[in-house]
Amino acid sequence: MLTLYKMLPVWGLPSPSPPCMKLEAWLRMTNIPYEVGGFDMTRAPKRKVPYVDDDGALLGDSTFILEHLERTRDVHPDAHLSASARAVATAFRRMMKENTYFVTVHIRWAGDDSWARTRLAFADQFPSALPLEQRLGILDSLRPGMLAVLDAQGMGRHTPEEVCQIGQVDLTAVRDYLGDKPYMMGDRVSTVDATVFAHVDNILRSDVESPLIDWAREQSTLVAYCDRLRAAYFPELSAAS
Ligand SMILES: N[C@@H](CCC(=O)N[C@@H](CS)C(=O)NCC(=O)O)C(=O)O
Repeated sequence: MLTLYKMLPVWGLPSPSPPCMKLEAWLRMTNIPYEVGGFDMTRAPKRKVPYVDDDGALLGDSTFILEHLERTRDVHPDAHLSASARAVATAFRRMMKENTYFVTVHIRWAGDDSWARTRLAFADQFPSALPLEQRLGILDSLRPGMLAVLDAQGMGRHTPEEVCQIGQVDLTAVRDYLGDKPYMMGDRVSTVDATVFAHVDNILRSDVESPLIDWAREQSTLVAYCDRLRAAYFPELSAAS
């Protein structure tokens, strides 16, 4: 059995971690059975979530994990794509994980008002046996590290307005490429949809104040796309939202 270790649901999301949500959406898209376990960063091979335990083998990094599963489960959700369609899908996947992701981290962790909401929401990621104040203390101790990551990556050197502008450009590219197609690459779902859904829904559903979130919620193409994927792959959350 495959065990997925991920950040747990919050804000109506299967996970507030886009790479965790991407991997879980992909597992459901490819009908690979799995169970969810409570994560322990000291066991995570890349010291990040998601990671999986595949019959005793611990594997890290969502992209490496899904490549491993493609090989070992013989599932090929992108087999129908032409080389040029794969190139476009790869570019969108990289944009989401290497750029849009840091916009999401910034709008949750950088501003004090956003942080006040994020820390309360994320407190449930830790064992409930710990008192709330202790869980919030752990999160507060992680914040300087996250701000240092944002600074080193570069997103942290921009003003909040510039970060929103960057996020808007990424989401506009997704919106305009989707157009009236049901999925990024046409009529059939593929891996890039797991990625785009995870990253865009994480922006739409973050319960923090941000002009980017307000703008994204007005983009009916993006909202309908996420609703469609949510209904298909996370019906338990679709019914709840
Ligand atoms: N490239 C990795 C990224 C995973 C990642 O950034 N995970 C974050 C949560 S969203 C994490 O575990 N951060 C903890 C840390 O960096 O210490 C993947 O796709 O799995």
